[in-house]
Amino acid sequence: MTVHSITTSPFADQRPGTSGLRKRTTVFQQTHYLENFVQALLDVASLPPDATLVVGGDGRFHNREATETIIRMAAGNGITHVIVGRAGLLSTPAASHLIRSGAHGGIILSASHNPGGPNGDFGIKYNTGNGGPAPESFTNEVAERARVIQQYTIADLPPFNLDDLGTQQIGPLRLEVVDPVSAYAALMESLFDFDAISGLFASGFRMRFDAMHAITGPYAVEILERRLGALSGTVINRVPLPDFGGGHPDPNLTYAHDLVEELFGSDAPDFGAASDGDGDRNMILGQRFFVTPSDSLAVLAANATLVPGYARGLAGVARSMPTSAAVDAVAESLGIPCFETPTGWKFFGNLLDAGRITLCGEESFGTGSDHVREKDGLWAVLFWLNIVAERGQTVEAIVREHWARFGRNYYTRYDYEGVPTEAANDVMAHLRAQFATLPGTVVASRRVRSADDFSYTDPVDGSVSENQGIRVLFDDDARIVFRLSGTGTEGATIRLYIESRETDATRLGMDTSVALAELVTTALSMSDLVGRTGRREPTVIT
Ligand code: G16
Repeated sequence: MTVHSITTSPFADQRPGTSGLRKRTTVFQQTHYLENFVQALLDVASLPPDATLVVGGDGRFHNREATETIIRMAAGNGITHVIVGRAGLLSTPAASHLIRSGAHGGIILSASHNPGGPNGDFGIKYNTGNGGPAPESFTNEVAERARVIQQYTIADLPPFNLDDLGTQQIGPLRLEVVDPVSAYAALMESLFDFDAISGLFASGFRMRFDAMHAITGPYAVEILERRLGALSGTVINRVPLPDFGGGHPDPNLTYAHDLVEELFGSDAPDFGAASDGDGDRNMILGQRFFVTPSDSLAVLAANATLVPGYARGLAGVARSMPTSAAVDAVAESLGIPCFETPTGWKFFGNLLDAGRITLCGEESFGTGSDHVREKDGLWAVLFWLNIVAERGQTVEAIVREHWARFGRNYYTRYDYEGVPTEAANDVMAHLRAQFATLPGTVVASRRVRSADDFSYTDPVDGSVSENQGIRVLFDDDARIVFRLSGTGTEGATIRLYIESRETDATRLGMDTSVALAELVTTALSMSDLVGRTGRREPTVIT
């Protein structure tokens, strides 16, 4: 094995965002671009010589080439054991599980829910030995390293085979190609009551799972159809494609349209679900009924003890700041702590590692637990199926009962994608300029309690993350939140999150857009968003 030191020069844009580095595929295809970033990751990770590294991705265009390059760089950097999913494929939660099963870290290739293909997006991130996304201190160091990088190290390896399971010894490198699904499927079997869920399917319960031509197809076919006996064909768009079939693999009401049409149609199945590009997001639907991700987290928390893996109860729960406070009400009633973190799964890691929380989730269709250190799409689906099997009720009935017991948090999110960065910053500056004057004023028939930039002090390591979104909080617990996305690749994306809390039993069944109309109008006028961006309508409403 010959090792080469290649001279390079830095790229100015290699600062990881909410979840790793995400850019246009063409950006990643530039000479040295991927290599520079991988070298920066490996330098900061500074793994011991006997380290095991997991490598895999969501199968999008450029996945295989990037996987091969990373394997050569790992060998060049003295790593002696690489575990890779067959064909370079691993869903994000499956990668997290493999890392936790004895590796020192892992490199995951994905731009998650962003479209793929030669004209789409590509991404890369590093997960530490706990299986979770590297913390901000790590990603900041990577950005600093990438900013000054002058060379990277890569080994010349003979051709290696990523398509057959087994171990290949290539000089000092032990390359282990593993089945991407089996360890993950076994983990799911250890958490959920597969007999109860199989019984549900055997009784005629009908489900549709939309894999959106992304990574979860093989996982969902194995678990839902083969192991749990769901009807063949339950999983649609099941073959992973490098460009996701031209679709946008984001499981929401806009992009999972095949599924939504069927679940809101006349012959709708009992249950619908979808996952995203890399398998960590989920959307849950009942018959003609949409469960908001914030409500989904709250329902899982309230029903957790029905599920074998969580029968012992929950240590605590956490949600990201923009996520609705629905789970807070459950935590209060259970007498367990509820943490509010910034957006980004990496902020849950310390709380999970310290055993302070068991479940966590985000409004952005992410839900997870201490079983891995990533959010987990199929896990959430199985959790719901287990609850449905135990309670013998429809999804809609479960959620309506939940609202009656805990109150309802009406919730919506407006996304304005591809806004010029200057205009987006201007909107945020305009809101900040009102921090001093807003408190005490009455808008949308509500009194503003406070207006600020959300700042988080990690209760485990004391690290502080500032400027994590602008919050306008009202006396009646309604909220308006603005933040700029950290996962987009074109200009800026403004996210506007609106929430109001209702406990009056006669007002729990309203249409969300009606319940929140006044707050939306207030948010738009307070921010002067239309005037400052020229955008009359959001790109997506969830
Ligand atoms: C990532 C993060 C999530 C975050 C989401 C949206 O998810 O892991 O924690 O909520 O991005 O982030 P933003 O609002 O900054 O775009 P994923 O599924 O894209 O990896």
